[in-house]
Amino acid sequence: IYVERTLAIVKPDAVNQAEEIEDIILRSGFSVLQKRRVHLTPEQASDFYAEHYGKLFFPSLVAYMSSGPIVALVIAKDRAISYWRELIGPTNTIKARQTHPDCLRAVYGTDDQRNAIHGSDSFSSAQREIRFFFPDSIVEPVPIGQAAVDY
Ligand code: YYY
Ligand code: MG
Repeated sequence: IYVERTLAIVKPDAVNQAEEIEDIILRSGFSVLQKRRVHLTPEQASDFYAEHYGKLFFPSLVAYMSSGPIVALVIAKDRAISYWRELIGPTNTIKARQTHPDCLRAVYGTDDQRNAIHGSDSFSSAQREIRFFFPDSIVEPVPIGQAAVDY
């Protein structure tokens, strides 16, 4: 069994509920390994979302993500990446409210762009995104027996 890590972000529209969301993270069986509150510049937000550069929604996404502070968390659990994506739910908050009313984006999101929460979508994204916010962190999964030392 390996402890997998992923990056969670409480986005600007939900940052006032960050503590409540962290409680849900912990009650869902994740450990919170690192946490940072940060206000991204537009340039940093563009860099984080570089994969979406050129899309119609990119400029407003960058404006939203740099509009106020966010909380970035490295969270860990067996199969953390897919489990966290499942908990946050579909990208579009409005659609999420119809199809997955209990998911975090349905509960905390604002509209079809301001969806309250981020989760890495793959192992390689998780590595990149954890390093983006926590350049010194160890991002490889580690056997549980060694985890206590690494934490
Ligand atoms: O990974 P996830 O956040 O669920 O969705 P992505 O397709 O990677 O898009 C990243 C981010 O961009 C999304 O959380 C909201 C915003 N966005 C948007 O404003 N409009 C879209 N049509 C798609 C995504
Ligand atoms: Mg994505």
